[in-house]
Amino acid sequence: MKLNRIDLRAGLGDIRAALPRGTSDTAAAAATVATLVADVRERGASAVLDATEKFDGVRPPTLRVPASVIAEALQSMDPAVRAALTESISRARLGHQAQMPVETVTEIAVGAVVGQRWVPVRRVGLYVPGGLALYPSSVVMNVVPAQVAGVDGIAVTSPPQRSTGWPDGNVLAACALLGIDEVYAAGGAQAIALLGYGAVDTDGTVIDGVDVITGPGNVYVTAAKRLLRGTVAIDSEAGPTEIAVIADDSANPVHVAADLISQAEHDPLASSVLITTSETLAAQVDAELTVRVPATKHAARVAEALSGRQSATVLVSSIDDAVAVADAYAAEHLEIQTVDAAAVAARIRNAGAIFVGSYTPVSVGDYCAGSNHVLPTTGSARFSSGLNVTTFLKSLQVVTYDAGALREVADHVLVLSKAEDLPAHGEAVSARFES
Ligand code: HSO
Ligand code: ZN
Repeated sequence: MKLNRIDLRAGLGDIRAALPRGTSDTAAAAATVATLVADVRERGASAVLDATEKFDGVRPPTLRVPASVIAEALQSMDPAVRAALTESISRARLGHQAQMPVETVTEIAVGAVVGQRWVPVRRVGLYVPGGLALYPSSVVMNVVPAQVAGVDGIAVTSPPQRSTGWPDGNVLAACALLGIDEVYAAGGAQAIALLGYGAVDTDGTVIDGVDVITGPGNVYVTAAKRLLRGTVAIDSEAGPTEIAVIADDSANPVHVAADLISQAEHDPLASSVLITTSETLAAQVDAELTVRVPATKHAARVAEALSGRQSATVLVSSIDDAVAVADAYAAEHLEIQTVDAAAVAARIRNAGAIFVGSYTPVSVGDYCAGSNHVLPTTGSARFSSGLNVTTFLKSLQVVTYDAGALREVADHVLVLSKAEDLPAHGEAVSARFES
């Protein structure tokens, strides 16, 4: 199978216009979602359950998943999956603990100290999708940074399955492994509204609204998160997954093709983009795809994603141009499979996460690298970051001046307060030195 070709070897021109990109219909979903979100705000749990019945085809007796259901899910979890998730959790903990920002205390002048303190938000809501695929790994990726940040109140929500009436068993078991017992059986926009506004559950229990909502979801989830932004903080927007690979002649076409397929497996709308200086490699990758795509389990989905307008091989004349193209594209996942991959990686500004060298496939990052897999898509890596501990932290500046330090800077404050025609600001300083 041949990827679409975009030949930029004669020059990059307007790179962003030349690049393949899926179209997002979040804006179109916004109208439907606005009604639903308003309904949850007004009618609480009944509105969530009505929507759940309509979209998920089940009506759980309570929104909150009973402790016995979570315990039972952990009991019946495949031991190999349990071991793998346990490893994933401990690696993620190591990776995220190292991200904790340090408090700063700076002496600006004698007796004048400014510090920055980091504190966790009080309560967060983490969304775990349950559509085409079920992602216990996303429980790990959302919960671990929140726990490491020190958040006390962590609520997880995931859509109930028709088969059991509750969220997926492995999702529940992953919550149990992480010590999370507040789990709701709700998905889609209604789940986001539930997290944002809170509600009273069918048994009378109060479900408190949260301060931050994170986690990937479909266009309805994303549209609802956009609506709730401001009421709560949200993480970066997660659309269909994307992989870009910068590769040169030294790259192994088997590795490149397998990785392009791996993310295409998520969604027919997923994007796989090869950025290469080598026409030979491009042809070898096409040949590899021809063999591998039909052989993979989700061949239809993969073929649709790889042949879609959003996927392509971009030919460039130099690694410099490859870096420029990757920065303009700002992929959710960017692999570097070139000679001196670390040096190329160091030059990248825009990517959700960079995977360096031939033995760092995106899929190790999806599950067990110690990094996070909730990453910005559709070019938003230009201005936002993947999930990390600071998503769940806020900083506070702490200012302490003594009399001498205030006196020293007093004249400047007075002058500026006059210049802004806010004389009472200056008087708050001079009042301290009267008499
Ligand atoms: N690649 C996805 C995350 C994931 N992959 C979960 C497998 N399971 C978005 O980064
Ligand atoms: Zn993945």
